[in-house]
Amino acid sequence: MAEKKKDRNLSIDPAALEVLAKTEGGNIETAYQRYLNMQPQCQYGNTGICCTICIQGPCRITKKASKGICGAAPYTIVARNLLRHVLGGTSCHSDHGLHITMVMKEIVDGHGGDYSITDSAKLKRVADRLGIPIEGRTDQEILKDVINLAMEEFSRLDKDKYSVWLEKTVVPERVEKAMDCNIMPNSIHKTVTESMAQTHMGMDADPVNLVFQSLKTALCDYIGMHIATDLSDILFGTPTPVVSEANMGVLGEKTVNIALHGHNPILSEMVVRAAREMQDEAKAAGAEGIKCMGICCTGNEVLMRQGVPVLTNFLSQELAIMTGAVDAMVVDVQCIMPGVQTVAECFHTKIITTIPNVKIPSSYYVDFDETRALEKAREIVSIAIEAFKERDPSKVSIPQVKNKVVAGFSLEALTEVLAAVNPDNPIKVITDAVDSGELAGICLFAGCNNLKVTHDENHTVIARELAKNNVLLVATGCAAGSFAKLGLLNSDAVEKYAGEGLKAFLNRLNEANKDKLQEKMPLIFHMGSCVDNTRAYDLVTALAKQWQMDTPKVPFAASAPEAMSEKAISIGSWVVTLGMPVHVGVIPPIPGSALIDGIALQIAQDVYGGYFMWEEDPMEASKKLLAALQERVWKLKVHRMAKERYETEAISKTW
Ligand code: BF8
Ligand code: SF4
Repeated sequence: MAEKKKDRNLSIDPAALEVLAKTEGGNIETAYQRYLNMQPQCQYGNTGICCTICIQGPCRITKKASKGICGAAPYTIVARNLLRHVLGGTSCHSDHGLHITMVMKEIVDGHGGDYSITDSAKLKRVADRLGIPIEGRTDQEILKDVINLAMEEFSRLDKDKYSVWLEKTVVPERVEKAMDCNIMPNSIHKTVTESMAQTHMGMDADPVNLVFQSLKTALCDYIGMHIATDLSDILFGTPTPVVSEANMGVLGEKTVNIALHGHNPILSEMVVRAAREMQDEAKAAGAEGIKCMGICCTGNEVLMRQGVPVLTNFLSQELAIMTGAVDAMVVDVQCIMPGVQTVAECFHTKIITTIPNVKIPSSYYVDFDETRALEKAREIVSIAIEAFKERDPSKVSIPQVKNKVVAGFSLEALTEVLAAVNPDNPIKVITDAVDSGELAGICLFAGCNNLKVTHDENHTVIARELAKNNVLLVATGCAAGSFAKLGLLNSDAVEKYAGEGLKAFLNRLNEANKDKLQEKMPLIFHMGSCVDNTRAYDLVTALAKQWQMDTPKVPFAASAPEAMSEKAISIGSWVVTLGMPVHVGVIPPIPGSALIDGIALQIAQDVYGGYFMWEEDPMEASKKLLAALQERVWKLKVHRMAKERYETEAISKTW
């Protein structure tokens, strides 16, 4: 198995391959090499049947030892590990959402410093949706109520009071379902505490109970993410269509190059602002100016709102430094490989960590104090300018690979594009196209890169296959990063890869928007970072309302073709709970228990309508996703016909 992996291509990204080829035989170690060094990987861990919950362990399930030392059965071990993974993802997204909440609390208290409300219309939309009065009130008054409610979403302890953010953003049938299954969360922190306790040694051994708690925790992930997206829009603006570029060719030979890496726009927005103001300082240092560029989801955030180009996605973060042209890599939270520091030490690049719970030994640490945000951002940009002076031109080698990107499709922006076709009912433009057979459904591409599969290959192969079969595509996270780099987020890709139905649909949007937008529609609509998967789910909710059905009938699927992080597991779990089929291209540590595997792949569908599909082969995955969409389109048709023929309401709760 290890040999087979060594023979496999490492990436399909030409820029990544160019950097890797130049360093082959050299002594700079990256994740690509470390992955090979790690082979063979432990199959107990790989399938979920290794328990390290207490220090009598590790306990591995083998032929000789069919239970852990405490008597835990494989299903308990797998389910408990699953819940711990979901907890990791939920905590990360919620911590991100909480960080933004607390910055906005400062605005409410009159100490916002460099932060203020940018998008008053979004504030009103969010407040209205949450049931907070907006008529005759100032933004400051409305914000106070929104932030108080956001804080309650984290801290509510009363067992009879439930998450408002969840209740108000999904269809009522989903809330009923969550209540029926006893997985409707009171609040994020309460649920996280319950779940950590539940997974301690000698606590819950019931696999089904543990799985339900995983889903309840995953719903907290949804709440934390939705808060993060809503508040980011209020603070920095709701994204609108934007044109930019992606891949390592965006690095300037003569500019100070700042890579913004991580997830939270609180830091990166300020660095972009400071860099725009400090062009003269860079020129005084001999540069032509300053260029900011993004990696991972911080990259998606600043692309969506500021048009900042994409440098690369998760797996190639170290390779970006190996171009010798990155002066500073500024990181905030999540998905930052500690390996970036080791690589940076071979160059002049400064790694700048900024958040108290994300530090890397030997890196620069600038404590990003939000009360002095712009001042701190200027300090960061100054470090980059100083580093530029140390750049060694003999070590610079920038792959000349970049592609045009059309991004910025928040649900609001997408709705506006649709409104040019049908101003009275924009979402009907999509439902009509599905009903008529022009579109075969909608698919969200989300998630990461993972060295267990070839970098970017699963994303690209599945997206092209689905586009050929007339599926409307939306993307977030490193899936969107992959499409951006490889030229799938522009209209040339429509010509190359879209089937006739999808082409006709996108052309109709182009025609209706030709006076408004400078660029034609891309093949795939970039909806933002991973927290913005809630934008994609808001689209599901809008479609369900239009079809007057619960979500399990909506012909919408999600795919995480190269899933890697705990966050991907928590997102996948709430997407399933909220009624969607979810393909995962790297099998998570679940098949060690046939029971838990069966729940994920099959029983989940009976309870929630959503279910997982594990499939590593991208062509097979495409077939499974298309079949899942086809089944839903067919059911939708049958139910609609029944409704018309018998003049009854559609049976919205069955699927
Ligand atoms: O939150 S897609 S590798 S960067 S976890 Fe990380 Fe995965 Fe990328 Fe964004 Ni999401
Ligand atoms: Fe082993 Fe049980 Fe401890 Fe897990 S909790 S390590 S199965 S003894």
